[in-house]
Amino acid sequence: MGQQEAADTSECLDIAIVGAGFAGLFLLQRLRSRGLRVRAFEAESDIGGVWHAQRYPGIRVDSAGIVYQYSDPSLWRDWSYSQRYPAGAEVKAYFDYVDGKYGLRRDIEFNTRIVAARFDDATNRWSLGFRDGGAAQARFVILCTGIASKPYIPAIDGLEDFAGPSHHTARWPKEGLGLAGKRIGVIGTGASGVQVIQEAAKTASHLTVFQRTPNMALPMRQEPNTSLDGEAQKKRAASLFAKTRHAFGGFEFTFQPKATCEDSEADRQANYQRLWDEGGLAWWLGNYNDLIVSERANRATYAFWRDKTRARIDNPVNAEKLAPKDPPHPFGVKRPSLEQNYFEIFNQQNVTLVDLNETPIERINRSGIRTSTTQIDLDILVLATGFDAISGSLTSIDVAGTGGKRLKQSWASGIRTHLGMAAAGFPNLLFVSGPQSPSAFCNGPTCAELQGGWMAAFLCHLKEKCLRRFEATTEAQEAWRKRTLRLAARTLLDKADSWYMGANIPGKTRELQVYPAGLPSYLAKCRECAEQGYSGFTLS
Ligand code: NA7
Repeated sequence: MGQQEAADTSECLDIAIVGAGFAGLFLLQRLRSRGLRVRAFEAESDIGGVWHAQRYPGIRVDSAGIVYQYSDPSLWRDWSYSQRYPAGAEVKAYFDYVDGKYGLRRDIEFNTRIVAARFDDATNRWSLGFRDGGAAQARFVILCTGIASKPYIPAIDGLEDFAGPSHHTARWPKEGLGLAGKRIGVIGTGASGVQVIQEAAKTASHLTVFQRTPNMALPMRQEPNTSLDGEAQKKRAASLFAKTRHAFGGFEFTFQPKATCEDSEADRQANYQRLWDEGGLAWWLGNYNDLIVSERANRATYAFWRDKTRARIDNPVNAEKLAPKDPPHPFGVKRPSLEQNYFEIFNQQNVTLVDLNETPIERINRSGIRTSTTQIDLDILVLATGFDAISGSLTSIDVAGTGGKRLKQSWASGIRTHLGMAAAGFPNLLFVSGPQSPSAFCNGPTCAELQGGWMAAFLCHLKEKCLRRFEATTEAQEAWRKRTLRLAARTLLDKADSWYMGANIPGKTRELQVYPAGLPSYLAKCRECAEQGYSGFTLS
């Protein structure tokens, strides 16, 4: 069905899903199979979410492929990624594979960006407005817009004056952009920055990295998945997926059931070394359970990371900038990226590190970047400057609830949700990976399935009971907000200006956007809500 036909339809859907990434596709399949009339609307031209929209050089997932897929055995039995941490193109191919099994594309309107959503109190229905005109009606709406769909470009003087190609990593040209032999500047050293920097360093005539905060990046320990590994992994797969449901971050590992001080110094070093050798995010969310709670424990972890990292960097000045003696913030309160040779590239002749704290950017001009001390001429400028993450994906849609109340406005003075999935004043609206849910602390597909599964059960319950409206109560969302902030206060998370805290976006309220007590704690609360007949919601 084309967009125009959709625009013309006066039929009301049971459920409209916005976004066709892991969460949107899971819900589409699940709800469709329950006999509900459901369609998904996707701004991009194909399925895959960020894996379709983002295509910068070096793009790769920081979750191991074995858990970066759906847990449905009929899917994983016949699928293997070629590497332990698959590249973006391979994740995109995975979506094609899933569609091949389930035929999801036929129920998706592509190139349909939802810019507005209006709730009609009289009919208990939502009307979704498309950017290019047209609308759709639905009883219930689920926003599956991901945590990183609204790119952030800082207001740097003269940005528009640069004569060469200049791209945010999330808006990389479809036709590609050759980096070989070019003078490249990358602003930003988050996950996207680290990946694009590693790629650019291979062939750039010169690469200049503009760093504001060092990335406490962890060794990826990439390896090929030979067919044998693939088979061996499959034998483990069922129990692995079960394990992810009980893990803090929805991964194949979880925080250890002991605090840092419970081990002797020798055992602690051996434990760190084991995690280090294993590679991946286990060093972070599979470490001692007081890592993001205790300053002392955190400092010990940092010291191990710092010493290992500095040993890889030849120039002591660069070593101090990339892995300072004293941490700029506690380890792991900003997302550590996975790296393959990130620190070694600063030993290359064609790579320069600019510390923006010492020599800030004065302005961008036609030929490159003028810092406080020098002019750096560039052919290509890469803005790896991140996203208005988590809530930004939701508030970028003009969502109007009861009495015309706007979601953006109602969150302006602090986020209020029930279970990070719904908000008072916005009946019949749910969001996956929303603020105050595990979102950014959770492996994407795991949370997509678990939150999605909960939502599907909720919507089926409403259908069975012939209920046409639900709404989170103000009391429930105040309680959830309090709980999230109280749990956050026990951690070190507010000690960095991270996107977890909304602190990367000028003017955004600085408060934790992620439920900080981990997936099992969150799921227990969701279960409790359902068992109590969906407490915290009014149903009618
Ligand atoms: P991130 O992790 O938000 O990284 C953005 C980077 O851009 C980070 O290093 C910022 O420095 C830097 N930045 C932002 N604004 C500026 C200005 N004005 N000047 C210099 N540097 C700046 O985004 P990513 O795309 O890398 O990762 C996004 C996540 O989304 C990824 O981890 C996945 O989980 C999904 P800062 O650290 O703020 O000093």
